[in-house]
Amino acid sequence: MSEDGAQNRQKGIHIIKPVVYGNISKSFGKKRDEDGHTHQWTVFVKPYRNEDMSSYVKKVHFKLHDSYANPNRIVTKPPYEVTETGWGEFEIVIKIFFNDPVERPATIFHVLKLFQHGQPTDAAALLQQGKKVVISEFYDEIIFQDPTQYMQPLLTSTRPISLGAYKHETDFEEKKKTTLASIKNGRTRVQAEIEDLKSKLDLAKSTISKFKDEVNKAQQERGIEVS
Ligand code: SLL
Repeated sequence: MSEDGAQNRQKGIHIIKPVVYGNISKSFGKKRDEDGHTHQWTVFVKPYRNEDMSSYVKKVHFKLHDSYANPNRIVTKPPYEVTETGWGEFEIVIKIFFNDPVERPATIFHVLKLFQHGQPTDAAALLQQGKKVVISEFYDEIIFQDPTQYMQPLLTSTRPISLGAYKHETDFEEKKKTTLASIKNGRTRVQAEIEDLKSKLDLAKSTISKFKDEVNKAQQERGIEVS
């Protein structure tokens, strides 16, 4: 919020704010007679750590499907979430505005998930299915590059939002471990494939040069014969 136009940006500083966004949904177990709705759901964006985002977040816009009355929902204080009922899945645009107008809003696209597609793979998913609850949430990071003198303290002096334990449905630490392991695994497999192809290529090359040698030899011999 600077008047001088220089915006007092703190060069070389960057502050990362990890967030979790997504939705939780619960089936009614039937189609509601009056409107055909089958689920109640909540779409949300919340801090990954226990902190009150309102020190630096001004408001969050949730843009719902046009089939909803007033699809543009504006939430000005935590929890940043919208609860609705419906029957279908669609993409929700989540736009986070910051207290510093110099800071451009952050946009997140989330596909609302109501149905458990395929078979649940782990115990938690099985349990969710038993309760007719579906959760689709993701980790992301908002990065503030060279924040202004006004914004920096708002970003760094956040207070906890809840006194008790703060955790998410998804065990993101565990997810990080399994994701890293599968990346490593993929790398190893690709590396092995490359080695295999390389040795095949070497073999093909040496075969080619062997045949070339033989062709040359045969031609020379014939040349001698002919003359
Ligand atoms: C679909 N492309 O066909 C999606 C659109 C829209 C879902 C889903 C609205 C309910 C209401 C609602 O659930 N819309 O306001 O009556 O699956």
